[in-house]
Amino acid sequence: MTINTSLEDSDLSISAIIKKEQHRQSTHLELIASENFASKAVMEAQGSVLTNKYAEGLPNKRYYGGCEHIDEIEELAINRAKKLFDAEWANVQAHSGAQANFAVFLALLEPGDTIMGMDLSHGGHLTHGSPVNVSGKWFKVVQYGVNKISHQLDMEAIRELALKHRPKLIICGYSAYPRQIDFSAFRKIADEVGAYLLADIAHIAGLVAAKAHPNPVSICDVVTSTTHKTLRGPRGGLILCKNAELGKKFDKAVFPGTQGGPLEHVIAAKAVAFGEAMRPEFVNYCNQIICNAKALAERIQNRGISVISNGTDNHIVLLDLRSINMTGKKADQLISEVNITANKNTVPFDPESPFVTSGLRLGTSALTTRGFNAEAFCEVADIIADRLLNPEDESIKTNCHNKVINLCQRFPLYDY
Ligand code: DSN
Repeated sequence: MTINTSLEDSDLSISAIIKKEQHRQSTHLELIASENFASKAVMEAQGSVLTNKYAEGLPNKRYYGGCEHIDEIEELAINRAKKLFDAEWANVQAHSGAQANFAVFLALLEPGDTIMGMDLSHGGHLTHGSPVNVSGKWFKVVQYGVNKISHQLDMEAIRELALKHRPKLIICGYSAYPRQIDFSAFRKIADEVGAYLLADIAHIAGLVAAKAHPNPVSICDVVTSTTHKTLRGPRGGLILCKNAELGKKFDKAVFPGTQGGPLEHVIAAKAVAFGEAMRPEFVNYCNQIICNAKALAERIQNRGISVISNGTDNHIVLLDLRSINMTGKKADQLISEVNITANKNTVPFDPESPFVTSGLRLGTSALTTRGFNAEAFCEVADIIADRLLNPEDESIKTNCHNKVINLCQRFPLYDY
């Protein structure tokens, strides 16, 4: 074996498992709302020789030599991110969305400060103050939720909570919230109580980049994101803001504050994804994501399964399975058996535990990448409804599986 030996010749075990995963991805319907299929160009950059390079620091301010090409790459990534999101400043080194949020906390807060974020069980994120996360351990957390009837944000209730607890940081942006966010309304509240405002747009970043969703960068103090969900890049994090002085604090909080060497192969892949997101095809793609989600939600509802907030404005459709007397855990298992991948999810005011749940979260970004249109998503909705409404019927199960395979063949993934 030498460093020139191919993976297949060098490690058959890993190579064979990768092939199995490749097969799984192409023969299943991927509906996990936080997943997508990155382009071959993105994956090629990520699998490049850049993986070999240490580059602690920032472009032209590194602690190691030999960074001249790395600097070009990171500068391109930063400039593209700034252009794409209309930001004054960008940090592309955060390894993940959680790391990006952690760096923002380090830059803006002291342990013991009060933060305010959406309750995880209402659609928030682990890093927005959950007791099991550092955000919930180091800060006093005030959690807001959605309205009990509309399942949408109730800005007056959020304002009252903010006035009562006067948090130093308010977080908006969610993991299981299917509606648009009124960032300006959050800004007004943050200004009223003197809080920083953070928008975590991990889920909707692609939609924001494509202008299919409002852009919070000019409204919030800081915006964090991942790069691999609707944005369709490599797995990674991103921090954006409109104030370059504040931006320098975030740079320091990422390195040396919370991370060591940046993953420059991932940063190159981020740059490729940002470049892709600037093209008109990406705008069409994001508009199609939303159109597909609306079609999916409507068809599922027509089949008698309720949808949280009665519809969607983005890529997420959250099924409320209490309407058919089923748990999320059971639904997840039933659709898995016919090659559909999604995740059980709590719904607002869920009577079930997070391991059981009453919801199933569906997202349309990955299948839209495969070319699924609204018509195809109606077929997907029918397969899911057939399976969930007839859990004991073996012939319907077989029929659902056959339909999934047929869809996968009609909309192939990568051309290998
Ligand atoms: N775990 C991701 C999601 O599925 O939404 C967010 O980090």
